[in-house]
Amino acid sequence: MTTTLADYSKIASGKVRELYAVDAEHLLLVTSDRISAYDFVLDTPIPDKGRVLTAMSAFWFELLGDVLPNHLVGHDDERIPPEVRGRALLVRRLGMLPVECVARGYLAGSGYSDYLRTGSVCGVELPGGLTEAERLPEPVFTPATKADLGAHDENVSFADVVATVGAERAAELRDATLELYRRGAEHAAGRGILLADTKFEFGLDASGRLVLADEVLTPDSSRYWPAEGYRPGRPQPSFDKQYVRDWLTGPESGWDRAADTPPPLPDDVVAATRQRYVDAYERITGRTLADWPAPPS
Ligand code: Q0T
Repeated sequence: MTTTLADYSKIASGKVRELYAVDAEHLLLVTSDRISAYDFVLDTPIPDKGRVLTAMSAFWFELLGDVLPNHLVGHDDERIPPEVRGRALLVRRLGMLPVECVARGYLAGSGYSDYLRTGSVCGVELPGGLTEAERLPEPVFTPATKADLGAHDENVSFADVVATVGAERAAELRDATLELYRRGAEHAAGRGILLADTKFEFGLDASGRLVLADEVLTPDSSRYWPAEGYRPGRPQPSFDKQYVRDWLTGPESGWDRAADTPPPLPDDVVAATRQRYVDAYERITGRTLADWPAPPS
């Protein structure tokens, strides 16, 4: 499930993606078919997940290109090796800013747990009496600092971002993050999907211009919920991973979450999950996955 490209050297790897150096100005961002659940990377791949996430990022880079420039150079370039065709993006090499730029329109995950503890998220005070998964009065910028592989990102205040990148750049990050989120959420809502929250990463080009990087508005960087059946006051089913979670925590799996690594997924759970990714892609983009590049057979 792990890719090793002969032509390029690997410079970073995450749970799901790998980053390769192409030349002085370019990198290759490769997305695998790996899936994580409950902080584990599962042994079973989801076929086409890497292509779906790559195609979805490319769609959003195109749609959001008028908000600010992004790092995407191409997805079907001759510098992309055939074995990763369709699940790799050729991108511009940037100086990355060490801030995870999160926007939240709904109260979920660490946003909800921080709110229960403190009434605030990242120093932003919220109204009292909010319930799990409730829509916020307006989207909030809730930055975090990237943790080491395996650890969780740590929520930080806007003042912490100012201390890291300066006041002007911090305001620029906040404003870009909220505008990108609003635009993404508006597009998704028109297609029956709620975008609860999302994480962006930014870099600077050689002239110091802010550039949108990383993956954009994928199910791995965002919480997507089906609008149909949205009911605040309980955890919402995830658009993509709910079959996996339900099977892993159900009686069939025999999995003891505290003691063991997760078992392999059965074929029907794999097939249903693959279909969820493909459906999400086609619903959000109005495009068909069959039109997206794939490795030569
Ligand atoms: C980066 C310079 O992608 C990452 O990890 C995947 C395993 C995180 N990361 C991104 C960069 C990017 C991007 N994206 C860029 N355009 N230029 N560095 C570095 N780490």
